[in-house]
Amino acid sequence: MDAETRPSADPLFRNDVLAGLAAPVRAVPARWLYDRRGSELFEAITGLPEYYLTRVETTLLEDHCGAVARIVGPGAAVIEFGSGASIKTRILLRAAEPPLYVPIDISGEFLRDAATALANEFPGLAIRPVEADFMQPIALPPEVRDRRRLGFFPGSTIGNMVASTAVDLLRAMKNSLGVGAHLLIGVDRIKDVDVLTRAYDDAAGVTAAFNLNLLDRINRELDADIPVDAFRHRAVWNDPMSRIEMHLEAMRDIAFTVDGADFEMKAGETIHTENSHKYGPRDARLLLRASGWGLVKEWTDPKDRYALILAEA
Ligand code: AVJ
Repeated sequence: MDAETRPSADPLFRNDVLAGLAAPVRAVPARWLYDRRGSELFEAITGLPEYYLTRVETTLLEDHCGAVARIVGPGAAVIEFGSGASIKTRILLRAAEPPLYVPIDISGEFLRDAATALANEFPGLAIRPVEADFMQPIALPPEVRDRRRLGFFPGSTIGNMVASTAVDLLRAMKNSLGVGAHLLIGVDRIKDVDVLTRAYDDAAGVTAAFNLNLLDRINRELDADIPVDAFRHRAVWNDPMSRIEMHLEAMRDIAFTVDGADFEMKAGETIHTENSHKYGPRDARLLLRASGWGLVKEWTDPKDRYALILAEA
């Protein structure tokens, strides 16, 4: 693309890509997978037969949001971290009937579309979107202050983070929500490796497209000429780290430039693009406790694939 027609690149994106490709172990932070196209592809992933996470979590929410609402009590504000488009929010909003909903998301565009749609469906609900990266300290709107607060962090998004970052985030959530607040969080469990691997390498190739879109995005937004067709999607279980890793693997020796910087990759070398940590029954509770949260209740599906945890600050 010509420099004149290229949308002005996010300097944070450029820095992360240039530093990540130059590092001894090539890696680009997973957050850059979620441009508009990436977010659409992720929505498609959530409907795949192999991607059990969304279905199982949705059923758990349908079954237990009523209990959550009773425990939290009436009049609570619901604060969602990384809200996206989500039907999960609707399940919680229908069960808890909160007076106030605060969706937090980095994509302002997505946030406004979602807020408009929700406002039509829930006429009595006040919606105060906050456009922010929830990894940073967040100033909640003043209306939240005199209310009970229920944080909502579904989708096993916490799994994107290594343990130390997850604890930092959970502690930051506790600080912004305040003493006495509740947090409803979804976490994916350790299970059969084939089931896990298939969830991240589906037969229809949607996850592959989602991963490869990162290279298209780099070519689109930065001045880059990465040969996307020389890469393939890989999803691998890293057992010692208890996580699925997504990589983009070079299928032949290649050379390319990004923003004037030259890069080379040998056949078989990869760019690490995402981690999805999986938790044993005690692991998620340990993370919560290490961040100052106390366990209130935990629900799992009959096959123990996924857990919904309610914690209190
Ligand atoms: C949105 C981070 C929860 O790790 O399962 C799905 C992202 N990546 N398939 C996950 C994802 C590939 C997803 N999270």
